Amino acid sequence: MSGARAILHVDMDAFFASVEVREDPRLRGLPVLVGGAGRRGVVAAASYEARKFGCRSAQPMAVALRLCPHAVVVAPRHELYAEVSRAVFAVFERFSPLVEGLSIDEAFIDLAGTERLWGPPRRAAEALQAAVLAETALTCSVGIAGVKFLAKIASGMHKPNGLTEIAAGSELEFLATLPIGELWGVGPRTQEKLARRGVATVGDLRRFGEAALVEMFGAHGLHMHRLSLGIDERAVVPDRAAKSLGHEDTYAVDVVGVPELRRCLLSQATRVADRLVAQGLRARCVCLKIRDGEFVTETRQCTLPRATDDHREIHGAACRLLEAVDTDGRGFRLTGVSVSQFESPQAEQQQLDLLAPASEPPPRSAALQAVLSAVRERHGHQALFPAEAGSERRPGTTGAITHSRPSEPPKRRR
Ligand code: TTP
Ligand code: MG
Ligand code: MG
Repeated sequence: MSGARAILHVDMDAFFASVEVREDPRLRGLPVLVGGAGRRGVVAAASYEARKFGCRSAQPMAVALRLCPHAVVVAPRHELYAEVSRAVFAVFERFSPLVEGLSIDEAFIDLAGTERLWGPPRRAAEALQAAVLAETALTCSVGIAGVKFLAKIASGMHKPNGLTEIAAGSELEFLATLPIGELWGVGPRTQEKLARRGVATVGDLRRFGEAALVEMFGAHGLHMHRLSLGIDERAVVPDRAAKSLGHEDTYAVDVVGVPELRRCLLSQATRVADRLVAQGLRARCVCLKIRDGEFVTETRQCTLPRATDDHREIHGAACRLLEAVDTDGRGFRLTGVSVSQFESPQAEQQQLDLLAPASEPPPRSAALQAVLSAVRERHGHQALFPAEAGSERRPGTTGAITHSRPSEPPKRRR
């Protein structure tokens, strides 16, 4: 895969259950269920021994115990799992600075530039599995591919303790027989609609064609068609990126529908623009983060033709990124907008001066953004907020506001 991008997706095996087995070696080799033991308890994690009986995450405990009556039930210890997760992520971060946590037990790792240190991707992946095992006594499964979505599919193919590489050049062959539901962002509704048109596999999707997909699903259709060709430009966005700033909101009630989502993004784009102005920065890269009620988190990013600190441009970019998300039938608990690739306006102005010696005054929109930001800075955020943002979703009324880079990997549903 030399020359191509190499992305790892790493996911711990039966994470909560494996931690419990590590803590109590008497459980080794036994079917273990972590979860609430009460009548309404749910299985959080099932050891691979328990899975042979059909037990799995999110199953009612009563059902799991019917399938496997001799299973050992262990009450969850979330603080312990969070601590182990931090140890696992510390190992990941030794392999590359580009680590993007997806949940408590999984991450993407972009191996760009690490070849001299770790060798080719497969060797790096083996070293990573060995380091995780040596330092945490736990196994993980790794997928290797040139793009994110293929790496994620690959990591799940040979669990537990699996290592699966989708080599450059074999993507189309691999995708041909894959059910479309395995593609990220292809939900049950989309599957149903496509099934009615005879599309079941990713190969079918490719043959169905870009035009037909765009006609049926708009920008999301285009996105799916690109995935069917193995194309996925999504970058690995590191959790601790020093050079980005953003805002995200978690909503008490899931947000449904594009108009409402766009209003949420406007509030976030505005706050991001204010901070850019406050710091005298403009950014070229805009990133959308969105998490649905099932805790599936997606990020999309794009690069603008020129750096900006204008909330309308940032909002516009975020809305275009939103078009590539399957919003059909999904409620969203979190949205966030962040920006990166900063330029200082002075540097940009100097570049413009070089290009056009008779320099023009700064565009009106830049001056306007500076004034709006200054007013909000003095009088608080509600003072001058774009009317389209809608009062019910103004910042401060939507739940906790957090910065976009959590210092810990995001947690899965418990
Ligand atoms: P997963 O990685 O989805 O599952 P897993 O690690 O248990 O098993 P696998 O080997 O298939 O990866 O989730 C990680 C942890 O998140 C899991 O151990 C427990 C928790 N979790 C829940 O609490 N509820 C859920 O519904 C799921 C899917 C996971
Ligand atoms: Mg796992
Ligand atoms: Mg996982």
